[in-house]
Amino acid sequence: MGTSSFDSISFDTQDGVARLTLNRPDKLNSFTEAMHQEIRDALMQVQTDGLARCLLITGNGRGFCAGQDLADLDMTALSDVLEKNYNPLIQTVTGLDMPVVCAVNGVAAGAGANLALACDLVVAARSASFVQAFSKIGLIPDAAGTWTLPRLVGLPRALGLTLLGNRLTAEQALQWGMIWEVVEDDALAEHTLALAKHLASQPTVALALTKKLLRQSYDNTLEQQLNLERDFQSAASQTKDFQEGVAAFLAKRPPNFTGQ
Ligand code: LHQ
Repeated sequence: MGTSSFDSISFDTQDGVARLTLNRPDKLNSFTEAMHQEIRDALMQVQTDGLARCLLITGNGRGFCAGQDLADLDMTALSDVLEKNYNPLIQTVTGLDMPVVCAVNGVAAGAGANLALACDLVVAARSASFVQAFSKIGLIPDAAGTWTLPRLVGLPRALGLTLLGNRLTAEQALQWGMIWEVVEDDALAEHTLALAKHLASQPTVALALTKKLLRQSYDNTLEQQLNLERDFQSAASQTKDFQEGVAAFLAKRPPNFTGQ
């Protein structure tokens, strides 16, 4: 078990699950420079301490994340803010060598919505919502929204969401295939922790290779993708978890995967 002390987030790792909770509830967990630094530190721990086999991201209070804190922004240097904070954040989350679950506990707006959508399994509370708020303040969608949304919901819906900036309910997001599931508000924390613990007990290398393959598929031809599957299957077959999975199957017992 690992715990660390932060101000704008809380972070601990237990039973293979690294839990990162955005924790500025009064401001709907909007991102400040200090919060970005803490998230970077926490994600560095996830990548290096060898304790985590699944990352769970959520928010404290009635919101998940309202995007950039508009009161904590150098309005003349937005490209620096993206370069330093948001672009690496999205790259780290999508490239992380383990599944990332996002428990969207309330409104997810701007870069907060797009952080959620960059995660591998997005579970929303029934009262949660998604808002591409950028156009309301004269900005374009960032944090990979223009990449992620058309892939998740297609161009017509991506255009509608971003040009209008309306709130999309969790239920509608589910119907559109934008997220994995919706659960009742009071069940979200327990449900997503159980999901994350389950994922943390699975063959981590194979799961990490699988998410890479699926994300990579958008840029590949069929031939390239088949070649990548061949190479990644070869890598997966060299893990202890592959040996364990086959041995457990043949012995008709549950597997005990270690992530090795
Ligand atoms: C906030 C915020 C907020 C500060 C609520 N900031 N205080 C990054 C940087 C570089 C380049 C540019 O792009 C980006 C990425 C971005 O994310 S840009 C988009 C930034 N986000 C927004 O524009 C969303 C702004 N927020 C809203 O539209 C609403 O608050 C939503 C729809 C999220 C929720 O509405 P309500 O449920 O009605 O809550 P509220 O508006 O009453 O907010 C509660 C409090 O949180 C309130 O503070 P107060 O002191 O009055 O209680 C808000 O001012 C504060 N808050 N979002 N982004």
